[in-house]
Amino acid sequence: MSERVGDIGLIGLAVMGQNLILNIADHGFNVIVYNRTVEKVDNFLANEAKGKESIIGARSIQDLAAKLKKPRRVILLVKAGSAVDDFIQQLLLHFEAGDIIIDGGNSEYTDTRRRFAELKAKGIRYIGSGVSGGEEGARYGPSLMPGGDKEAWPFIKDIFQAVAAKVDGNPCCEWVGSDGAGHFVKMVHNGIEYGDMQLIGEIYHLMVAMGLNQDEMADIFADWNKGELDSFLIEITRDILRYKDEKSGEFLLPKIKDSAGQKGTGKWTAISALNYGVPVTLIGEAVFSRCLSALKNERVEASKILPGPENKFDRNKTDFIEDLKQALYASKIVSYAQGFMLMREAASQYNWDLDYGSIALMWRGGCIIRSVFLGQIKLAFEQDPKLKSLLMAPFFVDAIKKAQKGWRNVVITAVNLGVPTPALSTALAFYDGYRAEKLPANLLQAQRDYFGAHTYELLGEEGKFVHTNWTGHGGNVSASTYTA
Ligand code: 2AM
Repeated sequence: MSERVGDIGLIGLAVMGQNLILNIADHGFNVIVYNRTVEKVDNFLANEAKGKESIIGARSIQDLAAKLKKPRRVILLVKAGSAVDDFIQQLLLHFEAGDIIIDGGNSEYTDTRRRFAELKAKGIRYIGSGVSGGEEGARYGPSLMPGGDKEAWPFIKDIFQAVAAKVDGNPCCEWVGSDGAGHFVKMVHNGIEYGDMQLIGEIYHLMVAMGLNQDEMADIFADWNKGELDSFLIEITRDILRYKDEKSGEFLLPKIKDSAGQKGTGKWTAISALNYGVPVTLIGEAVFSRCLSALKNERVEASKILPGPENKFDRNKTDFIEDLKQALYASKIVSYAQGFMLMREAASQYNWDLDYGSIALMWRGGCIIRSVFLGQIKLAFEQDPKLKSLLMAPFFVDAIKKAQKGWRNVVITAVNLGVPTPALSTALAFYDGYRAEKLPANLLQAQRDYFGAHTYELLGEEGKFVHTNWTGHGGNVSASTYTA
């Protein structure tokens, strides 16, 4: 076929790929589709894409390249890892300088950085784009976070912003930054998702400890979903709590094994937080909590041996439910503040010019962490693009001021009841640490100098590293200073 009719190509006909193709086609673009297992192309055209003339099959990469308008644009939605590299190699045989390859999979941002650099050298414009929102999002409006070669942005902007979710008419898709920025931001999104889910889980655990039944819990989440906590995750929690098994007519939730799975993006966020030395404690706790939950057999054994406190829940239920709401809200603010701190640090290391307000808008709709709350974050960064921390934005200073009494009550009560609340508690510990003019790190420095001659700075004489001979013996030789 000599006619170049394709506005964009899409490789990878798993569920996300199929849904995104249908979405792109709905917006009036011609999509050329291809898959490693070519029968899936035929199946897709004969079923889901039946009757849609703007969806056109390709039977090889060469065929795909021949059907695309120039500069060619293709989205890869294949398994992260070597499949992406394999397809890039194949595409290189048929693509030419100026063509655009977009990886919409869940690739690690370090891989995206590498691929971007390799393809730049060959004149190919490479984009790594976060795509969030699951199957439903892909079909009707995902959150899209494209980063990489900015020269490619004008060529894909129309398609991306047309298919993306909209909030008040604004697309949840903007240019993020160069090389791996799009996938980095998507990774942080997933980390924050881990944190949000863990927080809701802890609240649910406390509700169980309070003796609430599931209908009562569902009503509370329904109520919370009308205010500042209005979000997709609160909404589905309400629905999950209400859900009854068709066969038995009983609630399904208590029958589900309490052992969490994970695919790795939360872990990557925690690892990069450690690598960059940014205290993203809440996501870290959320990942570890999943790990602890997965030790189901060991926990069952330990539950028979290890004693907890005897205390019973003895607070006013209505008051405590309000405290729970405040604790959830305040902890969420801390978690997002930590996530944005991580992005800020990565941006400074890689020279990404991230627009934090537009990132908040990208997450405002279409994706799993979509919420009204992100609108406030967007406003905070709009008011002050150089904002050091979300915690310092006047709106959030005020929100935490109002929430902190309830938040502290919740953590105290959880400790007294022996209910684990690692995310709620670490958020509070972070808050108290962040607002502390003085922390006990002076003692830590003294200890390091005592046993390792690592030296310390005196207040008022910063930059001058000194060593003390603490014991009167052992000499005055100091270890080289390092900061970690
Ligand atoms: P398949 O249908 O041929 O298995 C999700 O798994 C998508 O990634 C599918 O489209 C799948 O193609 C593709 N995929 C997975 N591993 C791949 C690989 N090593 N090479 C090419 N495509 C792959």
